[in-house]
Amino acid sequence: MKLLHCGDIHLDSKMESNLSSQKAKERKNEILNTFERMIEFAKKEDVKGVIIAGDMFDGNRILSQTKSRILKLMTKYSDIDFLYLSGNHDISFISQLDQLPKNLKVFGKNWTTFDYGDVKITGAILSGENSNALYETLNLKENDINIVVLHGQIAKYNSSSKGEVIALPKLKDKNIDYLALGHIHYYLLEKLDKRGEYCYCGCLEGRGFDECGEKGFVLLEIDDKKVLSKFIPFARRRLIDVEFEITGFDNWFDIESAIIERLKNIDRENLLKITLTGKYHLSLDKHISMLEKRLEGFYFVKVKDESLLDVKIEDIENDISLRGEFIRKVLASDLSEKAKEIIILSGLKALRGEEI
Ligand SMILES: [Mn+2]
Repeated sequence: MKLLHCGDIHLDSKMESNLSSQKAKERKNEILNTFERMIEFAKKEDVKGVIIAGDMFDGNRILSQTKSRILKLMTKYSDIDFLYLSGNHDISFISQLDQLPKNLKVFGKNWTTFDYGDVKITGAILSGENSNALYETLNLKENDINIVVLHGQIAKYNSSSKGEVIALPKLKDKNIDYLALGHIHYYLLEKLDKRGEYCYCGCLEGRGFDECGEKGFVLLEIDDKKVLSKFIPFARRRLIDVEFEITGFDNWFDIESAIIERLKNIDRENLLKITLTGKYHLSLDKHISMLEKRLEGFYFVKVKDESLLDVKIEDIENDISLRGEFIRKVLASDLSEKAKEIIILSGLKALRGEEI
């Protein structure tokens, strides 16, 4: 039997932190498309149930067209069960439905188990009040294959009864084979105890540059009393953060060429953030907007300049010009390094009679 473990889809998320409103709208739609594509994949793989480990929606903001597309999908794939756990962000979806599709199975605040022969899928919504009681009331049979679904942050110690915190030690030696988790937005698989593993599937599509890298879901294959899991990268686009050190370069053209060389194997469909680091000399003229222009072929590009001007008082000790005096004054001030840099660069432009 096959199952699919996904979570943190955040449908109808605003997506506006980096993107224009047009692209934000496009990405929002792409998340929904990817979710639909994932269900088609599940169908092809003959998956029996799709576990949604929380945060399917992004808060209580659910567009009616999203709701109807999801319901349509569930109706269309009526032989796939949707095992739905609410996360901290999407409490109200179920309450907004007049009638639940037959194949939509909902976990409640106490343990709910869905039965697939030898395979039992058990889950509950964690909250501050119930978490301690939940650990105590989890009784899984040794001879079953037990999958447990929770949404929250794992703690490797026996934490207090804080909601959303999953005290891993309290789930050890409970006959869990696979702990399907939601909440952390990257894929993570580790051993739980002698018998089982715990896994965060991560989100389905990255939304901001704090969600870089491969995103997707986990496919579970249950065979011979064993749960085999495999991460399937599935996102429409990836967010990629490239750090580039400009130390040692003395002209901007070489920097651009080196950056373009670094990016040659990255698909243009992706979203890119380039962070410039390192130190540079006064003689280097930076042209950030020129670089951004050259990278326009990517779906989205943002250049963040964290490089620092490398000029010390000693270097200009003998410069008795107005320029030297100006730089010495700025360097001796107690401004931040970045502020000093901006003031020096602007000041030098002004002294040369250029536009600032
Ligand atoms: Mn989430």
